[in-house]
Amino acid sequence: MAYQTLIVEIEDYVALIRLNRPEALNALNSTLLGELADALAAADKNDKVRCIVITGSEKAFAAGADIKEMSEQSFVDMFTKNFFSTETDGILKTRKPVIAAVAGYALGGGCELAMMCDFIIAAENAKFGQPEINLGVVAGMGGTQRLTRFVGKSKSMDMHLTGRFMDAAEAERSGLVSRVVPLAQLLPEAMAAAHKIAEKSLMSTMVVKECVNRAYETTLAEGVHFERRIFYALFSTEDQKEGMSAFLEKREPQFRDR
Ligand code: CO8
Repeated sequence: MAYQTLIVEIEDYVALIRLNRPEALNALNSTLLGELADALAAADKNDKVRCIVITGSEKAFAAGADIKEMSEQSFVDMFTKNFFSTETDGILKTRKPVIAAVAGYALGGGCELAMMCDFIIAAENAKFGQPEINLGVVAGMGGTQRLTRFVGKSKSMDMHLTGRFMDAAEAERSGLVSRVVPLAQLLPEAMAAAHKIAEKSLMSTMVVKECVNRAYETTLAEGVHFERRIFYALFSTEDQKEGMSAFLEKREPQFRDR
């Protein structure tokens, strides 16, 4: 499917989704977020996709929600349209693993979109921020909640209250991103990680995602209970037998998603 604001390529079981509004530093408008939710739902259904990478340009992953689209809206407009809700709910429904490959600006909704992915790989020039305070508003796609869980209250308050940007080194130190690589290595590194994930049993990668995300939604005891139930359930699969036999037979496993 052709999109106005995205470029989607699928190769070797990895879908690469590029945000493509260079004229606005990939600012997130309703079209882009709607298309992204659609592309992710299609990738989730596609047997030729086992992992997804979302990226932007070298200058910007996304410089936030589109200020031009929002500036003249009233409270009633925002409330009655339920602005961005369907789109972000759609993005969050993705069951296959999603990696954010971030270069340049990931600000406001851009930082929030990166945090909705399963993990973030950053280029050395990445800059993260929640500068909504400079516009007289607050984060609205989960930034006050997710950034706080990633980096803790003190740094999250600092970012949201001052609107300052965090560079890639600070983002890695603070636990916001999993790895930092030179800009030229960003896509090769993210694609290599995605291909490694694509080699695993799809069921296992999907349940890893469910289990880790549970950590954000429940108590420790409930989360551990959920994980153990899933662990036991995986003993009903052929991939568990194959994975463990392959280890004992000193060979590579051949997973069949069964
Ligand atoms: N929205 C719309 N257009 C943008 C945005 C944006 N967020 N960011 C950049 N652009 C446009 C600029 O207007 C400019 O367009 P033009 O050439 O037509 O004037 C073009 O992109 C290039 O930008 P700059 O000339 O400003 O480039 P610089 O390199 O000088 O600066 C910055 C780059 C620092 C990234 C700067 O563009 C900037 O500060 N952008 C705004 C960052 C921002 O405030 N982001 C937060 C937006 S609010 C938000 O994200 C809320 C999310 C919650 C939504 C919740 C819904 C429920």
